[in-house]
Amino acid sequence: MIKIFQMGDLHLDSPFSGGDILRSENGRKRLRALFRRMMSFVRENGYDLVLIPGDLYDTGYLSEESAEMIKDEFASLPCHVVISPGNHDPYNKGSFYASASFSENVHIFSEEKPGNFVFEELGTVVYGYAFTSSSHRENPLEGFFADSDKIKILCAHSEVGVPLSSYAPMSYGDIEASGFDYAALAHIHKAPEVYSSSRLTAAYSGFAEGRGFDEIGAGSALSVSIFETGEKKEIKYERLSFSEYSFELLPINITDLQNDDDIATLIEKELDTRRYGANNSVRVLLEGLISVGFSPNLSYIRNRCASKVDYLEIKDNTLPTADSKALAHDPTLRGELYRTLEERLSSPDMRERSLAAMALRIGLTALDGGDLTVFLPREESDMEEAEG
Ligand SMILES: [Mn+2]
Repeated sequence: MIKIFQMGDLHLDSPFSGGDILRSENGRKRLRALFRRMMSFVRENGYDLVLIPGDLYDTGYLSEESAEMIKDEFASLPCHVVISPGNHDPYNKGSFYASASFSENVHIFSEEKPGNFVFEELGTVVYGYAFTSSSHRENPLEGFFADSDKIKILCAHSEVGVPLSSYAPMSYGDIEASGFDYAALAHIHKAPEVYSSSRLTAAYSGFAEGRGFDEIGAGSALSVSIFETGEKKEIKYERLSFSEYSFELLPINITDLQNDDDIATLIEKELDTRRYGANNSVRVLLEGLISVGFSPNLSYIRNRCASKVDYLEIKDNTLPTADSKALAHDPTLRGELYRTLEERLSSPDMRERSLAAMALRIGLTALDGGDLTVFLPREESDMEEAEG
């Protein structure tokens, strides 16, 4: 039996740009702490192999602190480490992988074509390849067959299942046809279901810890055990989480609420119920039908609730159609405006719906001689979306 720890898409030293400097620095500290927790876990739980299928760090520039930490942690492991550089941490001249001196247990793929590392004592061969720039347009497994009687593992950064992908396109069928028993994958942050057939198991570890609102909830790594009984290999895997911080979406229905304070109170209550606090960034999504005459003051509401969590964002996805019956039959210009927008107000396209809602609010406020400055753009999200 061999025991593998698989981790990918850590994106150490991510810029966390857009936020203030302190929050960005905290984000990078969190990722370093996460990496150290994972390595402690490996040391304490008898693993034979650590597989890192890419995007261990985020950009070509790696801080001295992170570089030293990575080397020291790897050197402290009682097992081998195999790295397949991805699109964020490609192997090329001057890269950390090419220039740093690692302990002898660290093995890094350096070419776009498949290579391998043989571990006799584990009866295992690990195959892989490297991104050498931010893309890899060829299918690295084209015409490749892993010819060995040992356990054959592929450690790869790839967007599997997307034929025209710029990120080492291949299919699960290709991996299977190349003769692998297990494929340790990274690149797709929202881990798809584990692929499993009679011959192959292939799994993405998923993002290690959320870095933005496109990485919701707990991050993950994988613990994989491969048992060999004669010709047959049995593969067991377990998803583990080492993240202590998370990004969360919180939809809140404010139908029937008529003022900002009631909304803030409801948000505070929901944050408490879910125990969101200093280790959470939360995006509240206000939903429901509210009166056309009422437009929630997002910055006021945010200011009232923000101290409850590390970072709070509020989006208004409500529709101003609580009083739509009256409007639909209104013979004046107000009714005409409503009827013109009616179809778009119930469009399945969220963007079209909210634009129509905004048009209605602005139009009705203008017709009523109201203050239009309340519609000036308020703060937008300052969290950058992370990419694969
Ligand atoms: Mn990637």
